[in-house]
Amino acid sequence: MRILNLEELTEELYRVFESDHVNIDEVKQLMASYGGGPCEWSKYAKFEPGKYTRNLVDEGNGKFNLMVLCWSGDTKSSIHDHADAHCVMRLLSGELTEVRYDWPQGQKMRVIDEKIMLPGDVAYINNDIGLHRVENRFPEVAVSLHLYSPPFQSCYMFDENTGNRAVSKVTFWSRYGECTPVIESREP
Ligand code: 2CO
Ligand code: FE2
Repeated sequence: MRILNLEELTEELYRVFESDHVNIDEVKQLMASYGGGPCEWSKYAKFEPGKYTRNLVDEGNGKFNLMVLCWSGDTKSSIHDHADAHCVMRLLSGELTEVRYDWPQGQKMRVIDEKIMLPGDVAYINNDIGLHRVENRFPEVAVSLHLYSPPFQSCYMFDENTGNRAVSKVTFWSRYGECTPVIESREP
């Protein structure tokens, strides 16, 4: 199955999420099947120098959030968890590196895995697997499509050296292709 537009992807996701029990493998397959190009997702591709932005595509009837993340050159997320949610991530453009960490055990946090993601690659993580940080190590931009279920409004970010955590609010730079008011904090 090949899905060429976000509307079709969203419809298929609604179908999977109709059931009370989510088949996460089916979700991963759908995310992998999406083959839309930039003309398809560019309305969500809003970049901001020095940071990455979250751009909401669909609120999934309260069951999931689908969003496009836009990574300016040389940017990275904090080390963070995913608040008891499934996180499925699909690379659309550019190259990203996913660095996985163990939950903090004391001082310096331990890297348990590191993977380069190329366009088309899908990654999956949840809190049982561990924590991660996503990095764009290149000067060129990267774009990724993320699905979180259930949707969450905050997660924890972790200090690599101490393992100390702090709450991080999940905010959107844009929703449905429209920039959100500056008043709503846009810090990722
Ligand atoms: N979870 C991060 C965020 O929404 C992006 S890394 O991929 O899950 O900011
Ligand atoms: Fe993440």
